[in-house]
Amino acid sequence: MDVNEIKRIDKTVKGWLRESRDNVLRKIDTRLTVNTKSSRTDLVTNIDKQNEQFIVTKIREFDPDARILGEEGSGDEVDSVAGHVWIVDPIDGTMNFVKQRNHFAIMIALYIDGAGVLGYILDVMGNHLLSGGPALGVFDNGQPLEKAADTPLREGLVGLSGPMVLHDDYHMVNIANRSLGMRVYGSAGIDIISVLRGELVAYISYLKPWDFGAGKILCETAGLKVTTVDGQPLGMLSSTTVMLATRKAHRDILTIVGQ
Ligand code: 2AM
Ligand code: CA
Ligand code: CA
Ligand code: CA
Repeated sequence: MDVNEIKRIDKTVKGWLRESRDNVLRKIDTRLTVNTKSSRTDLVTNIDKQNEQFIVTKIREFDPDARILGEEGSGDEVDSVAGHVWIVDPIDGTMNFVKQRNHFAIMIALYIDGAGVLGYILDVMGNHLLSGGPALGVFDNGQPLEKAADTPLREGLVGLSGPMVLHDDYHMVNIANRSLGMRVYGSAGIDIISVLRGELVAYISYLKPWDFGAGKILCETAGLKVTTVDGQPLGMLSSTTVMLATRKAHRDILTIVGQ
């Protein structure tokens, strides 16, 4: 796909994100309808569903032959990466959204035949958009992102999933101890923005495709490493452990995980 076509898509998606954000902000002080999914900590609200329907409708108008992988069920059953696949997480960090009305993100990604083309993570309350892909580079609110320094684990903060630390999966306690400190933000999108900006040297969690689809494109474009926690390539269609990290922190963490 030529770069002008990618720029045209980029402009369009940014418009959807602006509208989505306005829709969320307009309803932020209304009473939410909150339902549980797999467990009492796995929530979905009416805003998650409305936001997904809004974005899916826009994608269907714009790219009618594409398939859409969305968290809350407005998309399609996607069982192969062929062709245009859009990945949508309408509210990432739903627990934060419900309890804090803050620290949540909207994420959209476009893959073509399995290759990442464009990724978007919007920190809604911070009004902070990380966007881009291999053809355009990575932008932080429209300005070229300053690449994060290649900081090792012992000299940086690490973002971890709360459940992975509580169960000490993959030596997470050891990983936290070898860093300068751990942070548990409760939104993959907010954590991945922090890795992109060099505020965290790594983020590790157990995630689904809509949690990491955009982040993988942005991080790889920015020269960061994105693999499973034990260093394998990510499958795009299944739940998996995910590590997004500087090259040095990635190597440091793989050594600990392998011990
Ligand atoms: P979500 O809010 O879109 O569900 C912390 O909860 C992070 O892990 C969030 O980014 C959240 O995304 C994601 N996550 C993935 N699976 C989850 C689950 N089963 N329960 C809660 N959060 C989950
Ligand atoms: Ca969810
Ligand atoms: Ca999510
Ligand atoms: Ca979500």
